[in-house]
Amino acid sequence: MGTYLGGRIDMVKGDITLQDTEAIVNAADNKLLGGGGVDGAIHTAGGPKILEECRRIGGCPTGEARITTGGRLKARYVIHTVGPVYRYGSKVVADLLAAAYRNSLKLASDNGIKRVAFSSISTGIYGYPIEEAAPIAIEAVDDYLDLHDDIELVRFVLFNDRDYTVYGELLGV
Ligand code: AR6
Repeated sequence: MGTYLGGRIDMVKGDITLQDTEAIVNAADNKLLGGGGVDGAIHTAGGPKILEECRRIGGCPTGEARITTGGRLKARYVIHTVGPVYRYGSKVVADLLAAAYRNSLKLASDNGIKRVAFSSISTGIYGYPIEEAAPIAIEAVDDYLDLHDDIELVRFVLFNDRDYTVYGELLGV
C-alpha cells in the first residue's frame, strides 16, 4: 500500500451529491432504477435525466459499472456500480466488492475522467460491515492506481463519523 493522503487518494466526510469531482460513484442496484440510501440522494439531487439514461441502459450485473451524465449535479458524470449484498465470510462477495471499485475506475479511465468520488459501496442497505468493506475498497483502488496513471484523484466520501473514523485509521489520518 502506498502513501495515501497528499497522494492520489483522499477522504472527506459529507454528502456525495455535493462533490465537484468529474464523476461520483453511486451504490446502485441491478435494475438501475433508483432506490434508497445514496442512490435515492443522487437521483433526487441530479434530477430525472439520470433515471432516463439508466432506463435506457437497462440494468447492471453485480460487480460491474455503467455511466450516465450527472444531470443537475456538479459532477459531470455518475458512475453507477452495483455492490454485493453482504454474506459473512464469503470470498465471492469480497471479490465482487473489489470488482465494483475496479470496474468503476476502469469506466472512468475509458471516459477520460481523472477525478472520481466514491460512496461507500454495499455498506448501507446491503449490510457490508464497514470494517470489512473499507480495506477491500482501499486495496482495490490502490491496486488500480498503481497500474493506471490517468486517474489523478480518488476520493472516498464517508457519510457518518464512524465510517470516517474507520477509513481514517486505514489511510493513516
Ligand atoms: N452521500 C454519501 N454517502 C451516503 C449518502 C450521501 N448522500 N447517503 C447515504 N450514504 P446505501 P448499498 C452512505 O444503502 O449498501 C439503494 O436502495 C450510507 O451511509 O446507499 O450499496 C440501492 O438502490 C452508506 O455508508 O448502498 C440498492 O438497492 C453508503 O452510502 C441498495 O440501496 C452506502 O449505503 C444498495 O445498498
